[in-house]
Amino acid sequence: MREALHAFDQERLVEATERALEQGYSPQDLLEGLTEGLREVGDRFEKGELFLAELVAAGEAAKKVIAEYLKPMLEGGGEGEPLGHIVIGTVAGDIHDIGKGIVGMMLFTAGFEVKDLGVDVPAEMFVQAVREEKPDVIAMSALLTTTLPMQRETIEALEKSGLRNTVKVIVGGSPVTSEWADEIGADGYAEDAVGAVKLVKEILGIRE
Ligand code: B12
Repeated sequence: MREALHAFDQERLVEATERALEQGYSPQDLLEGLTEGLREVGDRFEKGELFLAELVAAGEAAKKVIAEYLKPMLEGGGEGEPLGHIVIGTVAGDIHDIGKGIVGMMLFTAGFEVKDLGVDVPAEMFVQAVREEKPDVIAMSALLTTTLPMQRETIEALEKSGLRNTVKVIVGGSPVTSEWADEIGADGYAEDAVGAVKLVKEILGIRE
């Protein structure tokens, strides 16, 4: 799967996914593998080794496999009451959604109900979702240094609306650090999707 991602080869990625599933790998295993592969592809793009079109092709291939193979297998997996309710979204001005999608799916598989607000989500939309859905946690993704401040603005908007103490806020995305999370008054930060599940369980006091 990793090789197929590096070759931006959608057909090969689909074949590799089918083979891995036949061999008994779980969708979670494959999500972790895809995350790692995408990160490597991202690093190569940053070093100038790849063109934007190649990056987009790798991203699209990963999204297809997630949407058509992994997501359907993960859906319906949760039994009984959800462990908690999460609202997730990518902040205003930012359309990166692959990592956010993986975080949402991992949380869902871990037993949480997840409402995905999509990308380019303004602060007011997060506030409205908190008012209407009463989630336990909101999770904000930002991939651009220029959109990082939107995480702060969203927290400020929650404070202004008087809802901040009704919900935990977690932040993530490649430019986010735990120092940034502290500075803007978030309740937590995780580096990746596996960490996000651990973090949410920790801040909600759910024992493994
Ligand atoms: C794929 C990609 C794109 C794709 C996005 C496709 C899509 N549907 O998402 C496309 C080609 C559209 C794109 C566009 C742009 N991109 Co871009 N993109 C990337 C790239 C290479 C990989 C991102 C990715 O999907 N990684 C794989 C996923 C799995 O990782 P992830 O997103 O980091 O998510 C993981 C963790 O961060 C974490 N996480 C993520 N969200 C959250 C949330 C919470 C709450 C938690 C706890 C954890 C968490 O868990 C995830 C899973 O493990 C990055 C490089 C990089 N290093 O990030 C550049 C990058 C982010 N892009 C960049 C830029 C500049 C842009 C553009 C402005 C380019 C342009 N000139 O048009 C536009 C921006 C458009 C916009 N307004 O948003 C820059 C940002 C630079 C900066 N410092 O701000 C980067 C860093 C590349 C670079 N070095 O130049 N991009």
